[in-house]
Amino acid sequence: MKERTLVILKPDAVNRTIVGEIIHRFEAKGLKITGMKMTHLDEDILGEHYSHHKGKPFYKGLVKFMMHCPSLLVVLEGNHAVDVVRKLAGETHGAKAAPGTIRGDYSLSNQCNALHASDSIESAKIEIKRFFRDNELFDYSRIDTEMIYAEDER
Ligand code: FUP
Repeated sequence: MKERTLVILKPDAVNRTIVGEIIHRFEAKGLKITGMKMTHLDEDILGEHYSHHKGKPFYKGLVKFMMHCPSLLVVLEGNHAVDVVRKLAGETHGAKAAPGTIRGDYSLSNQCNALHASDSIESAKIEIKRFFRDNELFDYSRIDTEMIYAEDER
């Protein structure tokens, strides 16, 4: 039940100084930050990360945009974390995402849509390994755990 998921706060989120507000939403939901770092992503790692989009018309522009400035990489942990974070993120295109979601509240674009979030437990595992070494991920308990989960959910 406990899962980890990868979030990339993309160059638009960094430039628009909304990373704090976005991270606050994850913390307020009850998710635990188990890893976080700022990285200027390069063409190699982006080629790996977006390999399933290679050759599509938007691919080159997307990679260029992702290299505009550093991104913030975040690993979040919690029950059903993958699905929960995708729901908090909202639909991919910012203009179509529902109000109340992160993309719905902070973006209008398909490319500049504030964040990337892993889309399955399997891809989360691959993506976390892609961006984090084992010693960059931390095991600890949030002091409010007993107020976030019932006894049999912890
Ligand atoms: P998501 O899983 O929600 O991040 O969305 P996708 O894997 O479909 O898209 C990956 C990235 O490509 C997102 F930043 C959106 C961007 N994209 C475009 O810029 N144009 C498109 O036509 C489709 C996707």
